[in-house]
Amino acid sequence: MIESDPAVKLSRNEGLKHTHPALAGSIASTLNNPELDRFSEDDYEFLKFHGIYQQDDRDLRKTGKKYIFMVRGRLPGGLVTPTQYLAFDDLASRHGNNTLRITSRQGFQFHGVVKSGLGPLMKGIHHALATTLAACGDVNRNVMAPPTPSMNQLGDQVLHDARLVSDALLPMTPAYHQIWVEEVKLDLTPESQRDYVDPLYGKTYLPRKFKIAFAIPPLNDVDVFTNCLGFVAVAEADRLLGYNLLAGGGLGMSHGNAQTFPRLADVIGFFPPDQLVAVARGVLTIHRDFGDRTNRKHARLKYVIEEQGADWFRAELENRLGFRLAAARPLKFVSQGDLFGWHQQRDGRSFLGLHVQAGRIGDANGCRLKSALREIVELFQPEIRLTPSQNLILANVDPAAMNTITSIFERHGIAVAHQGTPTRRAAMACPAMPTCGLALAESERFLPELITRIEGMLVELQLDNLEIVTRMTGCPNGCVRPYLAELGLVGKGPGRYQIYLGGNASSTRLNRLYRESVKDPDLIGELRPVLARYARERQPEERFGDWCSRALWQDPQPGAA
Ligand code: SRM
Ligand code: SF4
Repeated sequence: MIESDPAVKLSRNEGLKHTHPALAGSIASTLNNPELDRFSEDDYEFLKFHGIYQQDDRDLRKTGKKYIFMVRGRLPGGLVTPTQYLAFDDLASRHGNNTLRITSRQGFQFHGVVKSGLGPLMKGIHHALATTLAACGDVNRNVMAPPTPSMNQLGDQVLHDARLVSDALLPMTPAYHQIWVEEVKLDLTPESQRDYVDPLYGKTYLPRKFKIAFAIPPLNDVDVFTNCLGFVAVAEADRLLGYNLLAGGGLGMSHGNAQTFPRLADVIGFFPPDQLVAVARGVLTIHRDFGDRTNRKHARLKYVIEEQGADWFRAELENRLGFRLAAARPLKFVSQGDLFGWHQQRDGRSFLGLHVQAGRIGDANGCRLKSALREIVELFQPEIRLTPSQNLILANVDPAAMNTITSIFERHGIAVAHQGTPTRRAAMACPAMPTCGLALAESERFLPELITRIEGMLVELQLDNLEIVTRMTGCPNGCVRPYLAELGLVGKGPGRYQIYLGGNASSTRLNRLYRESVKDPDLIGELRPVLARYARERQPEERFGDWCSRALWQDPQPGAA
C-alpha cells in the first residue's frame, strides 16, 4: 500500500491513471483529427485499456515509420457465435490486414489497422455484440476456460462460471462507449475526468495486468499454473463440488534482469461454487492493494506471493472474504493441448478441431483458411471456439454436414484428416515481427520453416511421429508460454534464440535454459545430439521433455501437479 507514501516514486503509468481515471485521455479528439496518423505517448497507455495497441510496421522502418494498430477482442472462454465470426471476418478484410489472429488467451486480434479504420472497426465489433474493453491494460484480461465442447455437463458449468467472473471484473468507465460506440461529445478536460473512481478497481486500477483461467482436470489445456489466478474444477460424477484455488503464476521476464522470472502458481485451498465471484474479487484486490506501483517489471501478483509467501496470501484473502478456505482437494493433470479432427459431442452433434498455424487465419500459400471458414460458417452456422493453443473448434455441427464441411476445407487446400505432424500441431508462436514493438527476433514468420527443419531431423533419427511441444517467442515476455514447452525458443537478438528444454505433457513444470544464444541456422545442429541421445536412452513411452528434465541436469526440476 505504498501509494499513499509521498516518499515513494510511483511509475509513470500510475501518474497517468491518477490524472485520467476514466481512461479517456484525449483519444476522442485525436481520433477525430484526420491530420494525425497516431496518438500521443500518454494516450497510447489509455488505448490499451480499450483493447488497442499503437504499433508501427517494423519491416518498413528504414523508409520511415508507418503507424498501424492492433485491436484485441475479449472473448471469455474463446466463444464466438457464427454471426460474430462473420462480422469479425468482414472487419478484418475491410479494416485490418485481411487476417484474424487467434491469441494464446482465446481472443481475436486484428492487425494492421490504420487510424482512419479504427473507429469503424471498433463500432463493428460492438455491433457484433463483442467488446475489446479490458482486453489489455492494468485490469483483468480475457478469462480462459476449456473450449472443447463438453463431453459432460461440467464443461458447460465451467464455461458459464468463466463468463460470470469475466463480467464481474469488467471496469465500468463510460469512456469506452462514449468514444467508440455512441460518439457522444465528451468533456475531455482532465478536470472533468479527475474524480472518476471505478467501483472495483478504484482510481488507479491495478498495478499491472491480471490473468485468470479455469481448468478441468485431467486436461490442462489453459496452462492454468501460469495465471495470476487459477480455478481448477473439483467434481464428483459430473457435478461441480467447487474449485481449487491457484494463485501467483506468471511468465514474463527480461533478459539480464534476475529480479524477473517465470513462476508457477501456488495451490492455495478449496471453496464451494457459490463463493466464486467473491474469491475472484478478493484475489484481484490483493493485487490491487499490494502490487508494486513503482516498478512495472516487478508489478505482477506473482512477485507479491513469491515475497510474502502463500500462507500470508491465504490469510490476507480469508480476511477479505470473511471465511476460511478448505484444504485443497487432490489435483492431477495429465495432458495439455487440443483434439484435432471430427469428434462427437455429448448431445450427439459433432465438433471439428482445426489446427491453425500460429493462430493466423488468412488465405496464403495455397491454404485458404479464411475463405473456407467464411463459406462454412455462412452455410452451417457452427459455433466457433478459440483455444489457448491458438487453434479453432467448429462446434454444434449436425453430423449430416460433416462430409460437406470436410470437402469445403479440401477445396481450399486444408486436409481435415491429416493436419500435419504431431510436432507441428503442438507448436505455437507469438506474432513478433513485424507488428510487435518488443520483438528481438522473428517468431510467427519463422515457425513454419523451423518446424519443417525439426520434422526433417526427427525423420533422420527415426522419431517421425514424436510430439515435441514446441513454443517460440520473439522476446522473453513469454506470450505463448514457452517456459512450459518441451522445447522453448526465446528471441535473444536478431536471428538468435535461447533454447529451453524440459517442460512436460501436462504443462505443470517449468523448463530450463539449455543454451543462451544460438544463431537461427545453428538451431538444429544444437538440438540433433540431444534428440539422438534421447532416442538411445529414453525409457519406453518417455516423452522428450521428461527425458531432458531427468537426463540433462543433476538436480530435479520442481513441478506443480
Ligand atoms: Fe503478451 C506484451 C501479444 C499472451 C506476456 N503481448 C504483448 C504485446 C502487446 C506487445 C506490447 O506490449 O507492445 C504483444 C502484441 C504483439 C502483436 O503484434 O500482436 C503481445 N500476448 C500477445 C499474444 C497476442 C500472443 C499470441 O501469440 O497470441 C497473446 C494475447 C493474449 C490475449 O488474448 O490476451 C499474449 N502475453 C501473453 C501471455 C500468455 C498468457 O497470458 O497466457 C503472456 C505470459 C503470461 C504472463 O502474463 O506472465 C504474455 N505480453 C506479455 C508481457 C510480459 C508481462 C510481464 O509480466 O512482464 C508483455 C510485455 C508487457 O506487458 O509490458 C506482453
Ligand atoms: Fe512481442 Fe515478445 Fe510477446 Fe512475442 S513474446 S508478442 S515478441 S512481447
